[in-house]
Amino acid sequence: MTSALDTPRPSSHSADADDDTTLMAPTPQRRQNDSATFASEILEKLTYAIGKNPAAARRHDWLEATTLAVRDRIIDHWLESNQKTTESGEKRVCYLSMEFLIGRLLRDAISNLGLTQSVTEALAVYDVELDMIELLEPDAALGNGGLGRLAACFMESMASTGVPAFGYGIRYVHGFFRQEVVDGEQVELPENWLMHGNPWEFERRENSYEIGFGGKVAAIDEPGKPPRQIWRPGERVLAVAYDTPIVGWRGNHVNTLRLWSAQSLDPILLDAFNSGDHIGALREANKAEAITRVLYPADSHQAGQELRLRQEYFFSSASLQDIIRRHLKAYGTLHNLSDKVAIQLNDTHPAVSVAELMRLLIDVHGFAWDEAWTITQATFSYTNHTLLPEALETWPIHLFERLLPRQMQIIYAINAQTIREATQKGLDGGKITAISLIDENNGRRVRMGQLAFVGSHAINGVSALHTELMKETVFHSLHELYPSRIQNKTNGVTPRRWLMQANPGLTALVTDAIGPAFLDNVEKLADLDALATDAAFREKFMAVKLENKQRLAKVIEERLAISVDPGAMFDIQVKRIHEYKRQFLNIIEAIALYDQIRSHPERNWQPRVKIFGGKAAPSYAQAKEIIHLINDVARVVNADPSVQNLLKVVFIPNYNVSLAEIIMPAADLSEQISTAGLEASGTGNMKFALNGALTIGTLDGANVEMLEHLGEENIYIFGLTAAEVAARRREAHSGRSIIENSRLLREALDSIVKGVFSPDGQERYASLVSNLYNNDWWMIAADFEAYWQTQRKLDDLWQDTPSWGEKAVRNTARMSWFSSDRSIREYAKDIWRAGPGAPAS
Ligand code: 26V
Repeated sequence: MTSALDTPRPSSHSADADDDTTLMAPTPQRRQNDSATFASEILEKLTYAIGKNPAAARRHDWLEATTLAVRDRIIDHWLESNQKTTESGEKRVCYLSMEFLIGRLLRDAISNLGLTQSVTEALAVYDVELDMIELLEPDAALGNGGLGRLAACFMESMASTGVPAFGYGIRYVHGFFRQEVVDGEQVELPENWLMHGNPWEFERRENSYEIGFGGKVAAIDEPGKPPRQIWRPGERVLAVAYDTPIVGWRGNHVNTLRLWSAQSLDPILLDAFNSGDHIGALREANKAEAITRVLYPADSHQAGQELRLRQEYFFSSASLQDIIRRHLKAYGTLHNLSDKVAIQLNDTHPAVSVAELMRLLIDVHGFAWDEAWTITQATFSYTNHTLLPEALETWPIHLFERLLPRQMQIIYAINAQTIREATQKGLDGGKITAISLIDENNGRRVRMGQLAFVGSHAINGVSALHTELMKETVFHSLHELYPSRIQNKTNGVTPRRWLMQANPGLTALVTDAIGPAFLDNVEKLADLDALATDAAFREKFMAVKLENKQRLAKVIEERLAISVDPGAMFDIQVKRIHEYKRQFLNIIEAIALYDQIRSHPERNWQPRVKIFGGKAAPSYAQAKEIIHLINDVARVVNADPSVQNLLKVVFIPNYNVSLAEIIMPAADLSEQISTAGLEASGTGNMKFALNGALTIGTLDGANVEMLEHLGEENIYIFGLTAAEVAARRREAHSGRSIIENSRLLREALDSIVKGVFSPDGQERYASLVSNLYNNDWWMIAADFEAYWQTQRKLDDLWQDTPSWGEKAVRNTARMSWFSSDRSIREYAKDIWRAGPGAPAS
C-alpha cells in the first residue's frame, strides 16, 4: 500500500471505454455522417460483418448492419469522452443498480447523434425503412419498473449533461418475463433478448474479477503487525464485464453501462467428466452461471432467496473491485478515492457494498478502520425508492453469515459503532432498536436500509412528500441521529426518449411554434404556455394527439382485435399491477360507469376508452386477480351493444418500454391514483403530462409537485391525503359503512360478486371484494366517491374541447422541471460534487 503522504496524480494519457489502452497510439479517421457514406458503410457491414449481400439480407440483417454502422460513430465519441475524463481527472459517478430498464437503443442513439435523416436516406437506397427495422430490436428489459427505468433515464441524462459516469449492473440472460393473457389471466413466458446476439455490447474479458462466497475467516496474527482478518471463500465465481455505450444528446458525451456476467472459473470438472459423471462435471459451472441468468420479477416483496443475495453481492463486489483497480491505476493510492469517485446505491440492492468496500480497504489494502470508514461514507450515497414495509430488504443472519462471513463481521462492527454513537447522543432504547442494523424481532435479520444509510453521507427520497415520509417513518430514528443526511431529489424523465423520440409529431409542432431551443434546453418548453389560448395552435396540438391515438388504436386492433374510436377519451393506467396503485379502483369505476350508462342512456355520457397495461409479480395472487377482473370486465363491456360507442375497456398485454413509447403520447387522461403516501414518486405520471395528457391523481409522490408546477386548474386531484390515510389506518378503518351508503359502489361490487363478469367462476372475486368491506387497507372504498365525482368533472371538460386543449398544452409547457437532466444536476451538485461546474478535486 502507498503511504498516506503519497501525492495522487493521474496516470499518463490513457483511455479506452475503460481507460486501459494508450491513446498515444494512432486513431482512425472519424466517420462521415452524410447519407452516401452511411449507405456504403451499411453495405460494408452487411457484407463483411454479417456475410450477406442485399439480395439475401433479411430485415434483421439490415437492423444489425445499421446498428454496427451507427455504433462506429458512437465509438468515436466514446473514446473521446473517456480520454477527456481521464486526462482531466474529473470525478466519476458510479451508479450501482440491480436494474437498468433501457429498452431499445437504436432510435435513441441515432436521434441523440442527429443521424435520423442520414440513416433514413441511406436505408432508402436499399428500399429498407428505418421505422420498420428498428421495431425488430429487442427491448433490453433488465428491470421491473420505476426503479429500473429511472436508472436508464439517469444514464441518458448523465451523458447528456456531461457527468462522467459508469452504470454498474447485471447482464441478465433473461430479462423481465413476457406477459401473455390467456383466458383473461396473466401467463409468464421467458424472455430471451440475447437470442440474436447483442451488437451494442463489448465483452471485456480483461476486466474480470473473482467473487467469493462462503468459506471461513481466519485471524492472522503476525509478530510486529496488528492482527488482521483474512477471508478464505469456499467458492469462487468469475465476473466478466460487458460494456454498452450510452450516448448523450448531440453525442457530446458518451458514458458506459458496465454489466456483469457470471462465469465459472472451471467450466468443466475434468476428473468428474472422465470418470463418467457427465452431468456432475457441469454442476459447478451451472451454479456459477445461475447468478446472472434471470432478473427477479418482483418489486414489492422481498425475494428472500439465497440466489438474490448472491446476485447482490456478486455485482457489488465486481463493481467495487473495478472501481478500485481503475483508481489505483490512475492515482496509485486509495486515500483520495472519494475525491474521484461518487458511488450511488440505487435502493438497498447494492447496500452490501458498504461492508464490501470496508473489507477491501481494510483486509486487502491495509487501511485502518477509521480511515476506511471515512472514505466509505464520503464515497457512498443512497436513494430510497419505497416505503412499503414488505419491500424493505432484510436478510436472515444465518444466511448472510454462511455466504458472506467476513462482511457479516464488518456489519456487526459498523452496528456496534453506530449504537455507541447513538447512546452517546442520548438516544433511548426504542430508538436504538430502530437504528440497529440487526432486526432482533423477526428471527434476527440484517437490515439493508440501515446499512445503506449509515454507510452513506447523503440519503435521498425521490419526491418531496416521499422524502418527508422517510424522515417520519422508516428512518425516523436514524434521521434524529444524523439530521443533515436525508435530502430530496425529485425524479425526472429524459425528454429525449419521452418526448422527442416517442412523439415526433409533437416535437415537430413545438419546434415550429417556439423554435428548436427547447431541444437543448427543455425549460424553453415554457414558451408554449402563451400558445395555450391560441385556438389555431391548440387545434394543431390536438390533431397531433389524434394521430398518436390512431397509432395506438391500430396496435390495439392488431393485437387484440378490439376496435376503439380515436375520437373517444383515452383514459390510461399503465404501470406495475399492485394493490397500492389501485387498478382495482379504476376498474370498479368502469363497472359503475357501465351500469350508469345502461340505466340512464339519456344522459350526456362522453365516450371513453379505459386502457390498462402492466405486469403482476408471478407470485402476487391479488395482483393477478385484478388483471383477471380487468379482462373479464373488458370481455363483457366490449360485447355489450348498449354501451358500444360510450365505453370500451382494454388490457394491453406485455407492457414494456417500447409499448410505453406508443402509449404515453396517445393518452388524454393519465391515471395516477395510488393510495396517498405509498407511491414514492412515479415517473409515468411525468411522461404522460409531458405529452399533453391531463392527470387524475391523488396527492401522492411527485403528483404533489406536478400540482405546484401545473397549477391546480390543470390537474385533477382527489381523495384522502397521506396524513388522512395514516389516521384512518390507525382507527382500523373498514369499508363496510361507506359501501352500504354508496349505491353506486355497492351495486358495482354486487355485480362483481354475483358473477356478472365471471359467469364461469362465481366465487372468483369474492375475497377481493370482501377485503373492501372488512378492511379496505388501500382506501378504495374510502376514495371511491371522490374519484367518481372527479371523473364526471372530466367528462364535462371533455365536451369543452377548447378548455381541454388549453389544459393539455399547459401540461406540456409546464412539465420541463420534471426532466431527468434537472434531477441529475441536483444530484451532481448536492450529493456527488461531480460534473460540469463541480469544484476541482
Ligand atoms: C424491490 C425488490 C425486492 C426484492 C425483489 C426484487 C425487488 C426489486 C425492486 C424492488 C424495489 C422497487 C422499488 C421501486 O421500483 N420503486 C419505484 O421507484 C420509482 C423510481 O424512483 C418511483 O417512481 C416509484 O414511485 C417507486 O414505486
